[in-house]
Amino acid sequence: MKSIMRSLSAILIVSIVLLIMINRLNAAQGFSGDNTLTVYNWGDYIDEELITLFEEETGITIVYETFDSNEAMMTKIQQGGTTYDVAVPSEYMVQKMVEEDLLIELDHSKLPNLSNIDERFMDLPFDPNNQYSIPYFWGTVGIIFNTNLLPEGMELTGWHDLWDPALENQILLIDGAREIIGMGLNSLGYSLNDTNPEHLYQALEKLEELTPNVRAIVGDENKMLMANNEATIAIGWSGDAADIMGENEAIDYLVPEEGSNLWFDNFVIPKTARNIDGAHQFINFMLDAEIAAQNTEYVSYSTPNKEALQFMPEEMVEDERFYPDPELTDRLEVYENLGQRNLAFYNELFLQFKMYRK
Ligand code: SPD
Repeated sequence: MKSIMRSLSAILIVSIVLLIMINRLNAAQGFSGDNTLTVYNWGDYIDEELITLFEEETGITIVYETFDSNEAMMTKIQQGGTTYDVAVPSEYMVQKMVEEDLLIELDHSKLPNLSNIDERFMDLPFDPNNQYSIPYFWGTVGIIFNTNLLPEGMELTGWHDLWDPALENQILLIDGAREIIGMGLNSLGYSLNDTNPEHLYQALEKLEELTPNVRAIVGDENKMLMANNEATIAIGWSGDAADIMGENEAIDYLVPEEGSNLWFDNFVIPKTARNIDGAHQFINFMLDAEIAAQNTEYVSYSTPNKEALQFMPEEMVEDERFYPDPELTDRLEVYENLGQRNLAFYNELFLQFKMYRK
């Protein structure tokens, strides 16, 4: 009898361990079950307390995975074998995903909190009527700088200042092909959506000339490096600047006078989603004014949720560097979906630039 009991306990333990392993494996590969929801978001882009709150309120378990570029996110979804229920591409990638038939049409009747979004961020050209995407955060690309470390007498106004030899080994670049090739293009007076190969090669050459000033090409580590006074300048997203400012008072941010990028990150539901209802619930939860305010305070990026603003600190909402008025944003460019070949060309040139540095 004892040995039967022992065998039964052993079988039970092995089964439990197997179940846990299968569950973990599924979670790691982005497989959603009935009561799970797999969310695929940029790194450092949510207050994780809200994930727990959503789980408690709905009984749905969230499997949360992160990416660090639109291209990485797209490749993973295209390759298949995952079942992300919610993803967060930027505008040009939304367009590309729609074109490649990777997204489901959203059911706005399940998103009553959508009315909290400022009209100004709705119905944008990359997704008319918000058929496939819902605004999450927005911002600009610009120059994050440390006022204590800037070379004496230097007045930063635009991209052209970055080539100053006084900035040798002092600049961090965000690891994004569109952002950095775009900076090369903008500094030559070309559009961020330029696809003329001659202009693109000129931009590459211009970037190669910047090499002596480039300390590193980095992702989210830019925030830690700038907060710790380890570089004078970082080229990156406005929200990162706002975040670093919370850690280091010497940090400031400007949008270059030659022009720059205005971007929008958005919730979408990929076609392979298993929990479409849960995905709508999650998006609607994140659109709630108080939830969006808490998330925005935590993440530091600019929210398109106009009802959230009343729950946020005044100094945050009134900071024109992060909530610039339309006069500034109107002169910025939004990335367009340039098509497979041109996007591949941008990526190839960016890779060449990275190799040149080595
Ligand atoms: N750490 C979160 C970064 C999210 C930035 N998204 C900006 C994309 C601009 N194309």
